[in-house]
Amino acid sequence: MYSGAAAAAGPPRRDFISVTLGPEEAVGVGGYNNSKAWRRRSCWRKWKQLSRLQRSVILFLFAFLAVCGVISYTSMEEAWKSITNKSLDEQRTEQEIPGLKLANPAVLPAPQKADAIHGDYPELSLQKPPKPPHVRRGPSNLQIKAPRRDMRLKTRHDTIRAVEELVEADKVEKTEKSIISWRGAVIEPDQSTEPPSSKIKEPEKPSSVEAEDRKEPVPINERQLAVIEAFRHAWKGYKDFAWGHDELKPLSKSYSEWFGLGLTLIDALDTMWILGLKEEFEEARKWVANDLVFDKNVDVNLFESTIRILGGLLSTYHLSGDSLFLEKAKDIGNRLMPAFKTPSKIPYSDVNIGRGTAHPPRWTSDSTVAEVTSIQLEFRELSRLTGDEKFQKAVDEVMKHVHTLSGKNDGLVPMFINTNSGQFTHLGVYTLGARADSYYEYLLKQWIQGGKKENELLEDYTRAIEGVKKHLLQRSEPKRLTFVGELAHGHFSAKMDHLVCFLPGTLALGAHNGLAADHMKLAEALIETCYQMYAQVETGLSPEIVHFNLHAQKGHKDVEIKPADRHNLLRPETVESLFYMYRFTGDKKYQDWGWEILQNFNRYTRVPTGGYTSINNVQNPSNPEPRDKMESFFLGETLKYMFLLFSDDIDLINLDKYVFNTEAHPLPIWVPA
Ligand code: DMJ
Repeated sequence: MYSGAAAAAGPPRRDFISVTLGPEEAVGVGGYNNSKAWRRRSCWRKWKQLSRLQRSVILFLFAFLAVCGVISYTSMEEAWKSITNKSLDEQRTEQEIPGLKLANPAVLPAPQKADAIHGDYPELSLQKPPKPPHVRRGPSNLQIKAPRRDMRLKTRHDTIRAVEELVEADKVEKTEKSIISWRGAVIEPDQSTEPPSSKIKEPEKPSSVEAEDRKEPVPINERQLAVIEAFRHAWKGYKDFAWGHDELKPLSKSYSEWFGLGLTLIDALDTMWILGLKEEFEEARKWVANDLVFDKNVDVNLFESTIRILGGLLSTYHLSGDSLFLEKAKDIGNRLMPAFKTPSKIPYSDVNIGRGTAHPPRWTSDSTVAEVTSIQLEFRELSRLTGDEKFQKAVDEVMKHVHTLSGKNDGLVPMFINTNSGQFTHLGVYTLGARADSYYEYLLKQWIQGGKKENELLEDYTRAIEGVKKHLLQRSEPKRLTFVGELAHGHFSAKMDHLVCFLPGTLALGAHNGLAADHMKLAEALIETCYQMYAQVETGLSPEIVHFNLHAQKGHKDVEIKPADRHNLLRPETVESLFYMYRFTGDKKYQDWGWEILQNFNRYTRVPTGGYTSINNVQNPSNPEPRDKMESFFLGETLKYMFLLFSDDIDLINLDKYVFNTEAHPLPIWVPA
């Protein structure tokens, strides 16, 4: 366009004005006459010879130069003044305190001493001085908050204390002291975050909060207090009978071991932080520091230890800023890496974290699809924090590979994948429940974590939701509840796991992040169904699996329960989705539904001597048949989501800044919205 066309169009247009002097006016021509009158006349003649346009341009230039001159004079005068004042100040200070120079003359407030902020957290990272926003970099941490933010915590602690009537003078004094150091109130990352870099770097420490981030405290309410009370009751059982072990057996007042890694304690760390339970947190931290050892000859499940242990440690690191948790996260992360040494790079299900060996289950060389595709948020974050790419590379490869695989049905995936061939196995069965559930959840959440740039993840997610709509959605009778069933070799089954109740929350999160509005509509319909899975049952607690009635029958509800499915493991999924729905809609009915569920947990699963228990029969209120086990996710997820559901503080884990892993451990979004 430029060269050919412009040349053909004739001489170029001039965008400048030339001032040409005639030969007689040239210096030296016509003799040298330097008289004032001659010079004035000659200049005037030249001026008159100029065109009007030329004269205006020259006048404009003069005017412009004059304005510039005035402006620069004023600012230089200011600078001179301040230099003069500064040196006067310095002189004055030196006179008052000989030898002392003002390092930071009264422009910024003097930085607080780290000790004063940390109080009894001596090992927490030191506060960095505030940086201008454009240079803020590095991992996102819960910041050391300025006094106003601590006020919010103070409100929470004061209320808790009031309720418990713990007002002895020395205790109050102690509490006040610890309030300053405790930072479990408003939780939002203040630093911008970046995707992992290829360079190994030192993890950065928390920096201070910007003034504009400070907000008025939101006091905790009665329902949140009830959650705190429930947590404390559960924790009491764990502490008394299972301290440092994986799970509490509240009836037999003992414990069970799965990996032997203090699973409940680690899963509950960030919940304690969020609930503001300082003393409990501190005690647990001590156990992590002194007793948590990963150098053990023990087989752990890659998925479970990633979402609970690695995820729990990473989120606790972010919330507390305490590098102990990052060190432990690195340790377990490294020990899990042998799982990826398979012919297909699809990881094995089990790893011996002491020996550094990995293997599939004894009976198969398959892994579960949900398990190999729901470890990404954690490993990616570990790469970002450590600067070591290997973690992210390993899990990204899995996602890329699964993206290309055949055997999907409109984006729906089978439940198994072979670690040798890398192909899906047991084709033809599709569910949003066990073995596939969090594949869908992590597609969306990785996309959000990475700043909504990884299009393949989004494509796979939106295609899968279309697949759900096409193949798995049905309506029950008599209430016309929308539910997600299963497809087995072309046959629809009206079976829905409680696990599927993560879906309304995930759909709502997607809609909040700009995905189709009909995702939100579907979320609203599905959360109603999940609530009915509780409300239509005798104890008001959902069974593990329900079957929906597709045809109206007199005296039958929508929900049918088979004897083998009527247990309740204190699972979080419905409460999790209620939390998202309340955050995004503000509709109080979601809080009320959650409140009903909490009361029913208290009624049927609470063990008087401490702890809560899974039950075998949600249909028998007079004997729900306690199972004698409190799963770690009750503290890691269920009670945490309850607490957040009842909160009206959107900054208490702001969903534009954090993304929850599938075990409810919040991890920072790399590029917050
Ligand atoms: C948790 O470990 C996680 O939420 C996982 O994604 C599903 N199972 C339990 C809770 O039900």
